[in-house]
Amino acid sequence: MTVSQTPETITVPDLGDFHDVDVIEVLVKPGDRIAAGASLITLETDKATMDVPAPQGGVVRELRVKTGDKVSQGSPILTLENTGEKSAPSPQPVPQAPRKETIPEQKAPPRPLAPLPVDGPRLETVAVPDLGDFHDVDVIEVLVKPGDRIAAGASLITLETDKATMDVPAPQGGLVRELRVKTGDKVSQGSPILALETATAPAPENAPAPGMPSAPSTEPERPPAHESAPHAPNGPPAPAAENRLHPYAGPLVRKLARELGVSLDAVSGSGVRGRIRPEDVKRFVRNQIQTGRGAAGREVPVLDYSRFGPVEKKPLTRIQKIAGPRLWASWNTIPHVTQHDQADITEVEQLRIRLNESEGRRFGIKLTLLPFLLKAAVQALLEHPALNASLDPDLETLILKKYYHLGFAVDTPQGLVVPVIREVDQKNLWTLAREVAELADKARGGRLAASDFQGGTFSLSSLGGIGGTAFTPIINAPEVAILGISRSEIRPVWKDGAFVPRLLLPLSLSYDHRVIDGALAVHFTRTLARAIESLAGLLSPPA
Ligand code: CAO
Repeated sequence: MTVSQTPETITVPDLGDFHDVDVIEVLVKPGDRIAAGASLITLETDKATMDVPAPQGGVVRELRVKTGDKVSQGSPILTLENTGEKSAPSPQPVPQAPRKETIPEQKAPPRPLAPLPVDGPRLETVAVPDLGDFHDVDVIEVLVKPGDRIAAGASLITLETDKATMDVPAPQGGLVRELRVKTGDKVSQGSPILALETATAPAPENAPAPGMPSAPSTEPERPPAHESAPHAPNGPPAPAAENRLHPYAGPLVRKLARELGVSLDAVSGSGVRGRIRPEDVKRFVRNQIQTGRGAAGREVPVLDYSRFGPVEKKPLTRIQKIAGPRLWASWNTIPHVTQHDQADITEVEQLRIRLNESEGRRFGIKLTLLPFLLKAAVQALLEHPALNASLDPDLETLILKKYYHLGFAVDTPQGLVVPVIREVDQKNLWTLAREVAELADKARGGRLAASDFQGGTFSLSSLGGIGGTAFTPIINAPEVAILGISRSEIRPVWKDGAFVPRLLLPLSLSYDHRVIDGALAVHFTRTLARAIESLAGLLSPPA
């Protein structure tokens, strides 16, 4: 049941030494139902970024602040109607017991316990600072490891209560010597976190506490290129995973996402309980750039597979790294449909064997099925020019090509490549057989030139030499169709009132459904099948 109350004004809490702080993001809007601990606004000083959490749950009635404003302690943020609901109808329940304040008191972390001699490096125990009312808090993530060189303010561990998540920052920079805590531990004020070797004097008294801005430091506030633990530095507690209404991320990650124009809704978090880390945002952007995808895509979950058994990491080959994003882009941007068909190649195969025995020996060339398919494809393309085309980037015009440069997929130890044979319409079977062999040889030896890949109008992918009955090839964009060929098989075919054994070749045509409809696709495969069947008649030596 909903109980309406007078809206309460939520104000900026004590910000310590900071006044007139920039509001860089307003994270809620009127009508939003928020849980206690949900981030309301993000503030930024020249030293740190922090989210101001909601002290209690409710419905946002009116915003009293906007991006670009400057605020200090007591500045109104918004009015919140406490609906008194026991559980909100939103995906994350509003906590039943409203909290008054989620930012722990700003207190300096405990001083070092075991300093080494003054002149040499010091070994100090960094401990959990004052956590306010919180005791026996879960460590949900340890963000550094022995050997890491960290800067003052770098996040060391992430703690989570049932109300909030907070990072504990390093009081000063140094080298992590030993961890004294692990994920799953419970800690309270004073619990040791790690042994830190510092070259300088102990941290100043105003070193940051969790949830508060960093104190000025001689070292950069964040480790700029700290690969092993690039996590959010000190920020106010983020909402607990169960309670959050926004992506589970800290202020630094929100800032990064904002700068890069990334919607955190689309990013999978690799942190504990799906918490989004800076690397997740960067990986997301990298994928978007490589694949040319829009921002709508969602990522697959990131897992630590070694949790389930032994693993080995094998880098992708250079070709795979280049081809992967192109395949992904094609698959994600082109609505693919695959039309399956079959061609009767009984006579063509007999002819191929005969030609190989006679002319093949003379020319020193082996005639495989592929040159026949290239010739038949050109005939079908001549009859159905929409398949020898590309869609203009304006998505309103089809560019029909009056040349027939056909690509064919070659399986190489380094990965898949698609060299192009030019002017297939003007070449005979033997020339095509020679060019296929030469290009496949160059491809397998890694000797293809850039020009060997360019200008293709339609592609073939023949897996028939290996096997298979059908597959769905991915269009070699910006082409609009690709023909997949599987292994031919002798099958009984009903002909003139009886079953006769015929050699049937499976064809799989994937096409861009924006340009080619299903009827055209099957017209094309029928034309192609008839073309290859008629080749035998055309090429048979006169009896
Ligand atoms: N059905 C039955 N046998 C077939 C066949 C088919 N569809 N296609 C080829 N064969 C036979 C050939 O006749 C040859 O047999 P013989 O040695 O007895 O004469 C044998 O298989 C090997 O042929 P091949 O595959 O080497 O020659 P090809 O000209 O047909 O193909 C090439 C050349 C480069 C296309 C091929 O070697 C290749 O790399 N194919 C893989 C392409 C690929 O990976 N595609 C997947 C891309 S994912 O979309």
